Amino acid sequence: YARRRSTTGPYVDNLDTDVLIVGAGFGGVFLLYELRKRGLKATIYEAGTDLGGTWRWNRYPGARVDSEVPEYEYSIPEVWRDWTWTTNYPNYQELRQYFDHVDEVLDIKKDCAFETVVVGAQFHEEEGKWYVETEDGRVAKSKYFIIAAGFAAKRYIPDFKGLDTFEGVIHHSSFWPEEGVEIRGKRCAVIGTGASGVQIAQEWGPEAGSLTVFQRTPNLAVPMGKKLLTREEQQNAKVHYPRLFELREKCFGGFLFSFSEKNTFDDSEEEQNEFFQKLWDHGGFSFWLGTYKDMLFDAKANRRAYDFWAKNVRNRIGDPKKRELLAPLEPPHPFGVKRPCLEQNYYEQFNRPNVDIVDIKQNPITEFTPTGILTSNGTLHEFDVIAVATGFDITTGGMTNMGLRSIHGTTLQDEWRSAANTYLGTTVSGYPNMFHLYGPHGPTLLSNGPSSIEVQGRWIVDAIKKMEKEGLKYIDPTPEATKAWKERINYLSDISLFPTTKSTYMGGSLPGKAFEQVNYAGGIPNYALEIREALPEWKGFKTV
Ligand code: N01
Repeated sequence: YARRRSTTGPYVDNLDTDVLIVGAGFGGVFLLYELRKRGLKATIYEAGTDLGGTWRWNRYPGARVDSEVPEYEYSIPEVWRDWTWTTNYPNYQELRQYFDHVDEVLDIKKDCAFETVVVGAQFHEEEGKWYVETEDGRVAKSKYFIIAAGFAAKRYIPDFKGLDTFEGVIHHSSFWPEEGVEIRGKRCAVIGTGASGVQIAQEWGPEAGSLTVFQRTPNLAVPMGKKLLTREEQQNAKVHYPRLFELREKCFGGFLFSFSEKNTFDDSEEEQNEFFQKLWDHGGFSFWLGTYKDMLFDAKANRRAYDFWAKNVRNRIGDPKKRELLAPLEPPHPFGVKRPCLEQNYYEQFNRPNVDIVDIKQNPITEFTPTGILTSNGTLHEFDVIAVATGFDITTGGMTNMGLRSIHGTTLQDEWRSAANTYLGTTVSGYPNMFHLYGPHGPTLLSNGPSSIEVQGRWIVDAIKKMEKEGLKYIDPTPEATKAWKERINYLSDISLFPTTKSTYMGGSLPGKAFEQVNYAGGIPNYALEIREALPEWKGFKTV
């Protein structure tokens, strides 16, 4: 983001508001809308230049959401009533237009300060207010402070030797130039095969002079099932939307499907294949969070899903060497414990003569040179354009890099160095009246964003309203409740296959970062119940 003084929005020297929200993506905008509705005054600070959060930053070639609409939109009737999409999986440009529409309907921007970066915040116990410092040196005050920075607020660029010496064009996926990069006829590379890397590779394969994908771990990607949507079919479906938005909160991942009632081996092999095929043909995350209910818990059951996946994908790759790297017969990890990407024609790219794959598990990148990338077997791969799709300081990074200081004088960055601790995935002990959503210990990465955000957002606003009604100065989760919540997070993860594998769910790729579950793995319906239980009696909170 631009490091300059804010010139837009209600960013005044002595801002004193009820609620200060950080982030103008899905989370922040929803909070502002809900808070206003309940008569509270709220302001959003946003580092970027407009609404849309992740869809403003992630403008890499091919960036497209992998939750389907209308699951992936607000349940707010004024917003959905007059909005239609062109496709069930919109790209980032269309998502930006959606946020323009949201602003037109809800008039959000009048309470947003853009290009405003929070660099420090601490609660003043006596005054009962947060002091929030921004990069340009000003300090604002608010009774409540909410972090809606998302799980991908802090990009991660590995510390590759010689990175700065590369003389071609190089960008991280989450900071791609607005005007794009010319790749026609150029020698291009993508490092990383998460959702970002896969989408870039799909886009570049047909256009680049050559494309080399640097893969450390294969992405066990499943078919997206993208299709065009007509205005008429969407308008006709809208009569069902209220029911549909209720339903998504009753499903494990906040989608419109849940795990089957059956375990894998309740079915014969033939029935399993039939079931898998149905999910596969439907597309999307149903061949993940809609499979047999033991798939993420039982290694043998998981292997059945993996084998089905591998058989289907291997059939699509002509070259035996590439096939073995992209879809090995032996699973690199259990299916679904790393996020499967939704792909359209990812595997077919590798049948093109101009597209290659380099196994950097076997031959890691040793350094960058002015002309390219050197791998440990001594090969120099030369490029004009490189996309670094190596992800983020996932889930916790948005909070630990904001200069947050507890009432005890410690920093969140230090406190969370060995382990993240929250209560209910919405509050942190020692940080009174601070809330967060779509971050650590919520359903976050295991869910559809808007579903999680609305469940958590409504809870936060209800908590604030309750405090106001009861005349409370502040609430602060107790260390005991925090410990019990951590045990709950770990328990839900430990009974599953997630801890078998390093993944974004278990804290991500950042070297030295704690290997631990950072999401609530019990599904949205259970999560909603658990957090709701705490409110009536302020269970687990100290109240002042
Ligand atoms: O990042 P990632 P992402 N040397 O962390 C590799 C969401 N999202 O930006 O797997 C070489 O998933 C790393 O390898 P490995 C989505 O929720 C959504 O793709 O650690 N390689 C991996 O392949 C996702 O979870 C959408 O072995 C290195 C890749 O870089 C989250 O954002 C689109 C490396 C990082 O993958 C992040 O996705 C995009 C190193 N030193 C993102 N370090 C949609 O909605 C890491 N890697 C479609």
